[in-house]
Amino acid sequence: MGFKVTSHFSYKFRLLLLFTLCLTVLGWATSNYFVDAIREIPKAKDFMANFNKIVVWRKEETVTEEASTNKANLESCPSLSPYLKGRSQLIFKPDITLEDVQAENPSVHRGRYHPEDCQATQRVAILIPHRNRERHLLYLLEHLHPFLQRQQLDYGIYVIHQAGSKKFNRAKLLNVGYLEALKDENWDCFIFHDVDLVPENDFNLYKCESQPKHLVVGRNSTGYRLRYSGYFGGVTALSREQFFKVNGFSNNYWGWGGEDDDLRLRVELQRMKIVRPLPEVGKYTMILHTRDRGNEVNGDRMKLLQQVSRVWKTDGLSSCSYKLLSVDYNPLYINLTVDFWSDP
Ligand code: UD2
Ligand code: MN
Repeated sequence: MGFKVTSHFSYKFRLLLLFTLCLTVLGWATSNYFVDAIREIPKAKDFMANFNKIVVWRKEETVTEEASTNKANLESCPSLSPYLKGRSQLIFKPDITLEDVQAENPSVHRGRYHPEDCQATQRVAILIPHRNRERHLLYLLEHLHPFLQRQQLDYGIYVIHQAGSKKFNRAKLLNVGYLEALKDENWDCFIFHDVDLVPENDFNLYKCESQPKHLVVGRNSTGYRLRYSGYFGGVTALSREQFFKVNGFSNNYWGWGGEDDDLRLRVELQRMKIVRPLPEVGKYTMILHTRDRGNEVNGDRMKLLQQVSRVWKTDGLSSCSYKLLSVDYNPLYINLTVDFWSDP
């Protein structure tokens, strides 16, 4: 009998011990979770506060409640679209018109498209700096629209046009594109895109990754080889947060060169790592051209590149001043015409 009592007691005691142990573990785990959550909130709050300062919505949300719930009910698009074709030979028809391209892309409205049958995984804004390259723009639009649709993206194409004939500033135009596009939509991903580079392989996904992405591994004119190991020009993809984190591009590169290396240094200063697609995938055709008038080589670029770590915080999105002359929602792209008055 005495033995039984002891054993019964020890059984209850063990059960109690186990219960207390469970409670302690549970308590410890949740307290940790809450501490982390509390630590995270001020960071997120700070980010959004800063972010909201630059985001002023351009127009009321036009999607009706019904349409947006329909969209929300759709299943996510697959991570790899079933419509991809791989590499294709690009043909540039000399007599093509904007109306032809429009007729070939009936689902594009006001420069935007989203898949009907699934919910795209990212909303992507393509930003194209432009002046006096209408023919290149036409060829790019002709190829890019079907390419992006095959990738099942929710996307918008922005052409940021520099008015006047002062020195061209590619980087500053792209900053303007980022700031202005965010007034239309809270884009997840930004593709900074030269007007004369056409992607050959639709496995080259116009999406953002956890690190900034350089999409031009090679182009026809350089034997499809990477020009140099840190090369970050032509076409790049940075998420909204990644671009915000580096304070965008510098505004101080007038004329040709340097601004792409400057962005790479900003990315590296934030301890981010540039990723690239495989060489077979990152292939582009660059439409042949000579150096444009108003985009002469920038002799100051080496000097500017030496001061990036000192000035990146104050030179970039946070200090980008410009005069927005017009916003036109064309059928195939949104055109922003911009003037800069701080030309040296
Ligand atoms: C390289 C880079 C480019 C940029 C530039 C230096 C590649 C493939 N591209 O381009 O990303 O870093 O060097 O600034 O390496 N543009 C106009 N009108 C003009 C001048 C320029 O629209 O009058 C735009 C257009 O989008 C063009 C881009 O700026 O594609 C770059 O200019 P570029 O094509 O003359 O320079 P490129 O080919 O050496
Ligand atoms: Mn070019």
